Amino acid sequence: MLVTGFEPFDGAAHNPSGELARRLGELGHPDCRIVGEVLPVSFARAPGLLAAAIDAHHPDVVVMLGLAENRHAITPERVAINLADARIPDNDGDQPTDAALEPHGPAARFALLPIKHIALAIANAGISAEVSLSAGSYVCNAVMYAALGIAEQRAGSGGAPLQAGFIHVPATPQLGGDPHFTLDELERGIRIAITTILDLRA
Ligand code: PCA
Repeated sequence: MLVTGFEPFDGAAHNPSGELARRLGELGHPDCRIVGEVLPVSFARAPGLLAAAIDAHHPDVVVMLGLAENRHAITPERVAINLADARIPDNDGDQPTDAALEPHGPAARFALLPIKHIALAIANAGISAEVSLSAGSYVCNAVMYAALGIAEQRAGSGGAPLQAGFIHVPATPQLGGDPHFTLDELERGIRIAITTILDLRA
């Protein structure tokens, strides 16, 4: 399994998504090998680096994580859309507006993760979680759209299937988020997501 997160952006000192990816890569999981990667918050660079990580590590599953600082739950995303419309510049200073990610790509691509099972399992463990209908139109959505494009190509060409999806996490207390969303608690939630994915594949 490849677990990705992002570096800090928008002047913040932390990004829990990158810290979670690094932590999960280091600590691993009893039932699968995990590679953790931290991606730049860059429309130009992140999709290519994600594709390179997929080529390098041959994962069966890609779980991408990102920070959604105004949310109050862990939110598996249902859909990525073919749109780059940035409210703030990315870490390279790019701020696309009303742009297609792939001029000839489909309007949307749906997550390949069991999002409802994931949200339910996390919520059952006492951590707020719900399915989200929008990954936004910033770099997280772009990376989700790109990963699902790779999965689509593989499915079309008879390549190894790739199960990919995106989960947004809320801000930690250091970033002004709810006091109970510590990195440890978010890690617990994402581990439940991983276990749910593995259980349903078995
Ligand atoms: N969140 C941003 C990009 C990087 C991140 O962690 C987003 O939701 O698009």
